[in-house]
Amino acid sequence: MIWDKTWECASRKAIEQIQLERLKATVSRVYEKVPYYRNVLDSIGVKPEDIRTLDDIRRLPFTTKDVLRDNYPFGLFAVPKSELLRLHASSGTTGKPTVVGYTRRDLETWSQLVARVVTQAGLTHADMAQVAFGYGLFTGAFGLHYGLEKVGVSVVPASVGNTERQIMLLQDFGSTALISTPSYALYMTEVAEKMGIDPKKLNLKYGLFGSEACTHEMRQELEERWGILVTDNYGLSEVMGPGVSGECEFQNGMHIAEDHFIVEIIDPETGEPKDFGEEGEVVITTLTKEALPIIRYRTRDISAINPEPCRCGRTSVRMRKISGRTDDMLIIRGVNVFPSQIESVLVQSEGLTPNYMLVVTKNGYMDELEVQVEVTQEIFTDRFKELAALEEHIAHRLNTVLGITAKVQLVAPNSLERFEGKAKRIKDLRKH
Ligand code: DLL
Repeated sequence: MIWDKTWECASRKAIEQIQLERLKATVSRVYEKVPYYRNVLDSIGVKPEDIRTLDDIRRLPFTTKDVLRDNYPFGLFAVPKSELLRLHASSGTTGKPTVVGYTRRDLETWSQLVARVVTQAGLTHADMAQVAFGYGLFTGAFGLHYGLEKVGVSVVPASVGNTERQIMLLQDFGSTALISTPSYALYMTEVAEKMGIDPKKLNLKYGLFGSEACTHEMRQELEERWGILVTDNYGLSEVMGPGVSGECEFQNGMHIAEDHFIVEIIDPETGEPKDFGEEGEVVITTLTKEALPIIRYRTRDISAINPEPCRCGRTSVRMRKISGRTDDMLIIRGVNVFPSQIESVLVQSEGLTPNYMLVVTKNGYMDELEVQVEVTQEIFTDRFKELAALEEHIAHRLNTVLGITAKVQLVAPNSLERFEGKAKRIKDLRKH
C-alpha cells in the first residue's frame, strides 16, 4: 500500500532534519531570487543564516494573499519565465486572479505528492478514475490527472458538467474511482437516480474528494449513496494545489506531505503558534517549490494538527478536516468566491446602489448563489422595463469574473436589511 515509504514512514528525526535543510535552502533562495522577500527580510533584520533550527521559522514574516496580489502576475516567482512549464490561477480577492507557476521539477514533485494521496486512498494501477474537476486554470483537475497517471491509474478526463454523460461514462467504462468536489459527487447521485441508475450498482469503489469542505455527515451520505470509500483531500494553488494533505483509508485526518511543506497552526489574531490539537489558522511554507516558493502562507483555513501515529503506518502528522475560514471567502461548487470580487462588478454597473446581499443555498446538492442588489430610485420608477436586461448583464459580468453562474435579483431601493455595525452581506443558508 505504501507508495513512498522513505518519506511517508520516516522517523520524526529524519523528517525534522530534511525540513530544516530544505527550509534553510528555501529562505536562501527567496532572499537571493525574489526582491519582495529580500526587502521584507532586510526590513526586519533577518538573514538566511539566522535560520538555524526549525523554531526559527517564527522569525520569518507571514505571506498573505495581498502580497500575491500586489506582485501580480509573476512578481514572486523565483525563476525566469523561460523555466516555467505550467501556469495555474485561483480567485483573487479582487478581479485579478492569483497566479502560480511550476517548473519541470515542480510538476514532477506535484505528481509524486498527488500519487501519494491517490495511493493512500487505496487506488492502484488496476483502477480507472474519472476526473470530474474542471480542467483549466484550476489546479484540481490537472493535479489529480498527473498524480493518478503516476500511480498507473487509467484516467478519464471528463471535466465538469454534462452530468448525464458523466454517469453514462461511469457506467460504460466501469471506472472504479470518482474525483470531484463532494457537492458535485452528491449531485451526480441525484442525476443518476433520475436516469433510473442505482449509483451503488456502478463499479465505483473510491471517491477522492476535495477543494471544499466535506463534513462527516456528507461523507456518510456519499459513501451510502455511491457505495464507495470517500477520502478528503486538501491543498491550495498558492502552495501547489491538491497533494498537500490527504486521508488514508482509515479516514481519520489528512496526512501532510511534511517533507515538502511545513504546516503551522497559529492564532489568527495574534499570529502565535498553537499546540497540537488546538484549532487555528493553517500556515504553510513550501520546502521544495522552485518557481514559486512561499514562506509562511496564511491560508485562512481553520484546522488543527494531530501528531498521533496512524494505523496505516504513515508517520506524518495529520490535519483535521477544515472547519471554516478566517475570512469571508465562500466556496461555491468548489470555486472560491470573494464577496469583494462581486462588489467590484456591482460598483462598475450603472443604476445600482451599494446595498447588496449574497444568499447561498443548496438546491438538492448543488450550491446556488443569488446576488440581490438594490437599484437606484431612477431605474426603479422610470426604467422598470430595463431591469431584466440589467440582471442579465450583471449575471454575465459575474460569470466572467467568478467563473460560476449566479442568479441576479434586482430589488427595490431600501428593501434590503440595513446594519448598525459591520454589514453582514452574506447569508449562507447551506447546512455545513
Ligand atoms: O482547491 C486545490 C484542490 C483541488 C484541493 C482538488 C483538493 C482537491 P484552490 O482553488 O486554490 O485549490 O482553493 C484552495 O479551497 O484554501 C480551502 O479553503 C479550500 N479547500 C481545498 N481543499 C479543501 C478540503 C484547491 N479538503 C482553498 N476541505 C483552500 C475544505 C478545502 N476546504
